[in-house]
Amino acid sequence: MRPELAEIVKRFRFEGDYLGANPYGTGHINDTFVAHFANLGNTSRRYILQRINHTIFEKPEELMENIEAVTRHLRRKITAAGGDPERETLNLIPTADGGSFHRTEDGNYWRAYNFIEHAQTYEVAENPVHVRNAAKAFGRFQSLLSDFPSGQLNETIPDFHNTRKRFEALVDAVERDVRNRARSVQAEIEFAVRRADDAPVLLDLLEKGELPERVTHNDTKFNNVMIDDESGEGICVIDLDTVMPGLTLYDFGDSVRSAANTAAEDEQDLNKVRFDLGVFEHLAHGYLDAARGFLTPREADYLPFSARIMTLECGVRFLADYLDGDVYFKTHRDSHNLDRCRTQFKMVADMEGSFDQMRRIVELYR
Ligand code: ADP
Ligand code: GN1
Ligand code: MG
Repeated sequence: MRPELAEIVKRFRFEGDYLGANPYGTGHINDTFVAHFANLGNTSRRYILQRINHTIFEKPEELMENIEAVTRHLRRKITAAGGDPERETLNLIPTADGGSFHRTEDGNYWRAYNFIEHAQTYEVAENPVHVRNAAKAFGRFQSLLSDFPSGQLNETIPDFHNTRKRFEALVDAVERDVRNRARSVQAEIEFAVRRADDAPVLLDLLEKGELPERVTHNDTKFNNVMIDDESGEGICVIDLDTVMPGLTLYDFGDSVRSAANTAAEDEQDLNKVRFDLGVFEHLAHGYLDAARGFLTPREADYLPFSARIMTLECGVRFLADYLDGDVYFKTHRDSHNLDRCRTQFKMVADMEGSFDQMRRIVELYR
């Protein structure tokens, strides 16, 4: 039993007697645990307990305000539609004094959620039905939040998907070169620089008013949607830290980046890493089934491009973090961020080669 967790657990209104907790999931940012409890009659229950990374999310209070407001809104919409709000949205467990998080004396922030049972997240997409349903869940998530007053949301990470600034950060990292790594990654730096003209495309359209700002998730990794064990539906979109005003294209693009890779995000053997056009078709199909009704023609036009740019942006972020000495994403080996960057760039190159086919697929389903 982790003693520090036993203390944290006391601060939340959990049901039952605390049995213990284990690290859970594979996220790159927060620390996630599953906490087990025994209830009367020998039944057991579990909860998700998370320590928020407050170096990256600098204002955890504001972040939790967002999550409270967004989950309240989702609960209301899901209930009105006859759904099950206990499973179709995250539900915060209140602290003993009725708050949504607990701040420890040493300045850490903790929150807890109901554990969604009989559903799983997957690291790599294996089942086409899951893929289609995950994309549909992300589209539905945007749709459920389409009437949420976006002015109420705090920006939890400023300029999160400002691709232009992500490129500038890479250039700065190359100049600083704090770990003397730049010389060994010239090929990757050049790969990014050759594509610098792509960086401002979506931002320019947003600034010109040609793409609408909406409430979006902004981190639509395949493992951020829970897939129901029985129905295979994308039952619940999780990991709500980055729900902010954004472009629908960020969510679609990032879902392709994550799910349409034939290998893991950190695969070291690049021969295994390919952009899977069949998976792209399932994603486009599922997403458009949920989003067709509200997307503008311009948003639909840019769906294929969004996949390329979000994958490039993520690769640029991994590369910048590698050069900065691995200070942002959690890493488990020396070259971890570089390996991740390389898979993303391999995917970008593949997408460039398949771009006409990606456009034809989107035309089919829009
Ligand atoms: P991170 O920000 O670190 O990615 P997540 O919020 O995505 O953290 O949680 C990590 C993993 O924990 C998820 O991929 C999922 O498998 C599991 N998880 C998170 N929330 C729940 C929940 N409410 N019920 C069941 N599993 C969950
Ligand atoms: C991080 O927290 P996690 O693992 O879901 C990152 C995303 C990246 C992703 C790449 C807040 O997501 O933006 O796309 O890693 N989240 C944050 O795997 O930076
Ligand atoms: Mg996650």
